[in-house]
Amino acid sequence: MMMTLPTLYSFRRCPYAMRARLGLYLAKQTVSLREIILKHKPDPMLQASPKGTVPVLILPNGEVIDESLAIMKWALAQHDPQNLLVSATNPKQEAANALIHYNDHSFKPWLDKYKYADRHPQHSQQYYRQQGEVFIAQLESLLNKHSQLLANTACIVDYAIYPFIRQFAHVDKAWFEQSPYPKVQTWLRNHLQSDDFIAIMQKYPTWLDSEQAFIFGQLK
Ligand SMILES: N[C@@H](CCC(=O)N[C@@H](CS)C(=O)NCC(=O)O)C(=O)O
Repeated sequence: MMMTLPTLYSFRRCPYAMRARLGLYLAKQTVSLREIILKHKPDPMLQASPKGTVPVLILPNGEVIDESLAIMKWALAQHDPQNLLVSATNPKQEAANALIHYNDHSFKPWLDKYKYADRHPQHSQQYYRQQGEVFIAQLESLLNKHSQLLANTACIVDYAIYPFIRQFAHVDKAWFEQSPYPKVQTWLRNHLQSDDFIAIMQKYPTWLDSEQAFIFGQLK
């Protein structure tokens, strides 16, 4: 019997889309991936989610999930072989939510200004970087206690956050490599060198050009 797969609209370099692909991959969920470009969003994606951001996941029953964290949580609720979800009964749940919330609502806006400092001439690039460093320093102090953000094993928080720290590191790699955050450097490097990350960063032709979707996911 042919199974209808969920459809994922994705953009390879978007940290939110990376987060969603990581969630789906680690949950061993298979999806039909449509790679897009942000300047030319496909109509079926905009019909499903008029706000026009990636990632967008459309389930076979028509349900649309258009927030990256919600996609991760949906995927891991289907299957969570590495126990990555932080459950409501886990005393670390509050810390987990707070970190992701800070990442998305405070760190990310500073990261965008740091990355595109020329578009924000009110302050210097260094100023924007320093605002971002508040979060990096917080991660460094957590990683001084354990090798991952909340424990010695990774959880949803690590996967939800590292694509954004990667983007921060890539703005000025030479600066990041000599910055006073050795634990963050090691944590990030290990994730970026992992098989998971390599798998979710595979390149696909865009769906608009090829009208071709690709099966994305790992075998159960
Ligand atoms: N809160 C959303 C944010 C997603 C988001 O902002 N994605 C960016 C790409 S990294 C986007 O699609 N921007 C729309 C655009 O640039 O046109 C989520 O978590 O999924």
